[in-house]
Amino acid sequence: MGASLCKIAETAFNLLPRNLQNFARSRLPRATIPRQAATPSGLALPSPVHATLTPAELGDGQIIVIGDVHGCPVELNALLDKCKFQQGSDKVVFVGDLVNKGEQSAEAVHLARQIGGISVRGNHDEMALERYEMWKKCGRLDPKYKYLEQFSEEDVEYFRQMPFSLSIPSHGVLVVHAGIVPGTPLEDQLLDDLINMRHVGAEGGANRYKALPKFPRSAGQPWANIYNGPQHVIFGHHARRRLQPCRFATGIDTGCVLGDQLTAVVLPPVSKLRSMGVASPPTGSVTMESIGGQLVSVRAKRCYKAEDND
Ligand SMILES: [Mn+2]
Repeated sequence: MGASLCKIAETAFNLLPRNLQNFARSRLPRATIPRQAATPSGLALPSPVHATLTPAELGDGQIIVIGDVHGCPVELNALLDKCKFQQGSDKVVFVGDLVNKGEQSAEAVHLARQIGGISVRGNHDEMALERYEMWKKCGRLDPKYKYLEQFSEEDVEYFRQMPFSLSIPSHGVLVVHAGIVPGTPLEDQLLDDLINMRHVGAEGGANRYKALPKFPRSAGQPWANIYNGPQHVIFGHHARRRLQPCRFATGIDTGCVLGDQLTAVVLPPVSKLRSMGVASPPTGSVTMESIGGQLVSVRAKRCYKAEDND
């Protein structure tokens, strides 16, 4: 009886509009909140929602974590060269937003897949997937998403399976697109926040925070300024602030598509960590210096899109 009541409550909850669900999630005690049953735009969840790059999958190459590509494969190629990317031994991880804004979204995705890159999901990847599913259902394709015609079934599946976060335990690193609410465990973060948030505000008690909506833009502060670890979070999304070299988080959306730079964090192979005298997994809160992370950037060939805020 209890179980079926729970099921009914959960079904009813999932029928609420998404913004109401998110509002309720931010107000209700955690234990009473149903698990998120779909992505923020109502699509099927990837499996897993939160992925892990295990030491076995990692091998012993460097890890190259790359900022928001937004349809700029030329700069992506230049950045890989500058990082001395070795296919087969190095692992490439993207902070998401491979597509939109730039002119070569499909080419960027093809390159990302060809080099064996893993991407966490960005808000623009989620939007692209939503448009794709709508196109297949209703037959209409928004002209801004015409590049989806160049997607193969494998490209689409790559998008469907983009996780909302990627942990790299060997280096004590967590990769997400937009951010995490400090003090909230990963499993309890709203998926919508992981791909959209920028600022947090205080919520009641000491060290309790919540993600603030995009508008009105004003209150709160960038989440990374108050985040304390333990994992070092590498993220993108906030191009307006460009590089955010915070103590326990590094924001690497340096506005390539806006004509500025494409940036990577290059993490050393596990063997190098050990030779540096760093435990793997690291102990305590992780800084860029403590794991030997290096920033590498290339300049955009030109400005593809005027400055904006999404
Ligand atoms: Mn974004």
